Amino acid sequence: MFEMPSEDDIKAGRTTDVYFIRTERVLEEKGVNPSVVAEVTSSSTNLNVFAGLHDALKLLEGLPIDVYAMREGTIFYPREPVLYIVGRYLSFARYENPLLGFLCHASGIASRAASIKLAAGDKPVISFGTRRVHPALAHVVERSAWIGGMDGVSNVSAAQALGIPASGTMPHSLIICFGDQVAAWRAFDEVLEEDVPRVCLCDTYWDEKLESIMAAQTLGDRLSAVRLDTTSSRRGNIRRIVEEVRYELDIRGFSHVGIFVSGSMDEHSVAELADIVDGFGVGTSVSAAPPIDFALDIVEKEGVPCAKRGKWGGRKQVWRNWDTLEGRITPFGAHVDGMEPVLEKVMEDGRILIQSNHHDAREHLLSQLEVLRGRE
Ligand code: PCP
Repeated sequence: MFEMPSEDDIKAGRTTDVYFIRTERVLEEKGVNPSVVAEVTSSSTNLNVFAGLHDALKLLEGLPIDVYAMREGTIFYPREPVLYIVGRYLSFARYENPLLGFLCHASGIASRAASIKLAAGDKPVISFGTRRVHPALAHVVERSAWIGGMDGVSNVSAAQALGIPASGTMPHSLIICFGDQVAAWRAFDEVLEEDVPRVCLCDTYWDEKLESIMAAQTLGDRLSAVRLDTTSSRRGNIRRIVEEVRYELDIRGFSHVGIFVSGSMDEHSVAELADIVDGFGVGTSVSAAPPIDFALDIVEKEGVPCAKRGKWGGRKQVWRNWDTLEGRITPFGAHVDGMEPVLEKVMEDGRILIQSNHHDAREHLLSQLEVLRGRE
C-alpha cells in the first residue's frame, strides 16, 4: 500500500546498494571469499549512544557469522568499534547497507535524546516527534528515544510495542473544536481516566499568562500542569513568559501547577529553561536527529590486520571504567586493569545469544548520564 520495502526485502538484503551485488558477483566469479573481521566505527565526537542492535541481530540472524557488540545504551567514543563481524565476507557483504541503516539511524536518535535528557537534568522529557518522520519509523524513533533517556513517548503504536503507557497532553485542535478553552479543558477533565495527567494547553487564542490563570481557576487542584507551545511568531523570550506564568500562578495559590513547554525544543533551549520548567515535549530534534556516521570496514583478513587508510587494523576490544567512563581500545586478547571489556559475543554462527532489551538499555544509559552529570 505504502512506498516502502517489505520485511522480507530487508531480511533478504535487497535494500542494499548495487555495488555490493556487483562485488558479490565478481568475488564469486573469481573464487575470492576471505575470512575477515569487519568492524563498525564512527568519527563523531558528540555525545554518542549505541542503539539499533536488536534489529541488526534480527537482520543477520541465520548467516554463518559471529558478531560481537556493545550493549545498547552504551556511550561510545570516536574509533571505538561498537560492533564487529567475524566470517567469510560473502556471507554478509550485501547486509552492510541495512546493518548500517539500523545502527546509524537508531544511534543518531538515541544520542540526541541523551543530549537533551542531560540538558533537562531531573525534569521529564517526552518524545513528541513521530509526526515528523515516515510512520513506518515510529517504533524505531520511540524505542531509540526511550533508550536515549526520554521519560515518555507519545506514539500509541510504539508505546504499546515498548510496553509503556503513551504520554501526551491535548492538541490545539481540541480547543478549536470547542471554540472555548474552558469548555475544552472541562470536557478533557470529565471524559478522561483519572491516570491521565490534567495538562491544559494554554496558548491557543490568548496570552499564555491569562490562559494559564484561567485553566488553574477552572480545574483547581485537578490541574497538574499547563502546556505552553507558543507559536514561533509569538514566542519572543520564552524564558520570560514562563517566569511570568510561574509568578502569576504562585501569587494566586496555584504553586502545585507545573509548566510544560514544547515546540522546537532542543538541547540548548532545554538547558536554558530546565531550572524553571517542570517538563518538556521534544519532537523534530529527536525524531529527525542526524544519523551517526558509522562505517563498516574490513580490518583483518585471514587473521592478518589489513585496514584501509584512516582505520586502525586488527580485531579489537574496547574497555571502560564505568565509574569514570574512561575508555581504551586494545588489540583483541589484551587486558586493561581496572576496566571492563565492552564488546561481548552476541551472535554465534547466526544464532542470537542475547536479548537486547530497551528498558535495560535505558537504565544503562541513564547510569552513564549520572557519571557525566557528576563531572559538570
Ligand atoms: C506539536 C506538538 C509539539 C510539537 C509539535 C513537537 O505542536 O504539540 O509541541 O514538535 P517539535 O519539537 O518538532 O516542534 P503543534 O502541531 O504546534 O500543536 P498541536 O499540539 O496542536 O498538535
